[in-house]
Amino acid sequence: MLSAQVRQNTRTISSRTFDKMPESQGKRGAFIVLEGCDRTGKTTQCKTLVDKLMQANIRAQYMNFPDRSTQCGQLINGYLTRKDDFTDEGIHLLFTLNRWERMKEMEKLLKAGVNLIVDRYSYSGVAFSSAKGLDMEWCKAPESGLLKPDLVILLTLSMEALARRGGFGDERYEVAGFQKKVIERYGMLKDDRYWKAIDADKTFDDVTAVLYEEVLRAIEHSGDKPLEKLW
Ligand code: NYM
Ligand code: MG
Repeated sequence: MLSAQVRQNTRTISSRTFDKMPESQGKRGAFIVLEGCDRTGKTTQCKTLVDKLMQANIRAQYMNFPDRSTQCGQLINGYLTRKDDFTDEGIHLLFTLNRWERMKEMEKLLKAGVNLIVDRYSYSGVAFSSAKGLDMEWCKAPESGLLKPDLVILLTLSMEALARRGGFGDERYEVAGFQKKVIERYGMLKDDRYWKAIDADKTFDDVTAVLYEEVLRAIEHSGDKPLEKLW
């Protein structure tokens, strides 16, 4: 069962109102990230988890990276859709800056008791850039000091299961050969102290059920812990 402090009145919090929110007298929110290669269903699962939490009167907010709505996010979108080009190093730093842009807001929300369900984070940054050949330690360096998640859930799919899902989009990186390299990089980043790998090759509802259990457990265990920083 969740503790009373975690069950607070739900309201949707727009990113514009976060700076007016008082710091929570109770427990802080949990910072939970979903990671995985493209086509694993992260976005829909994240949104479903937020809906389920809100229905249970647990405050939660969805966030995603890249956040294409910021100025920096528009440059990233131009790159992903092949309208613009950057060096591998340059685009890596833009993805990182896109996270730094939202750090104050995320810290404020977490301290106010809002649980963040985040669709990709620094691990995507390092996995995708290092899969292109950039040095992994170089990729991690500018991420250092960002908030560290309480839980990273890695949604896994075998190459066969990924192929069965068919149809990658047209964006950069959306080809099977590259995704295979990304999966290997996730394997190198995985830290069992706060990562859980979950097989996504099940029905959508079955995956949601497993994820929801993990999310509730993380919320229950993170509320009294200080926020930490990455790497
Ligand atoms: N991606 C995402 C990166 O290369 N670096 C990052 O830091 C992040 C957050 O962007 N193929 C890549 C992974 C995806 C692409 O993400 C777009 P999405 O979740 O499909 O919008
Ligand atoms: Mg995608």
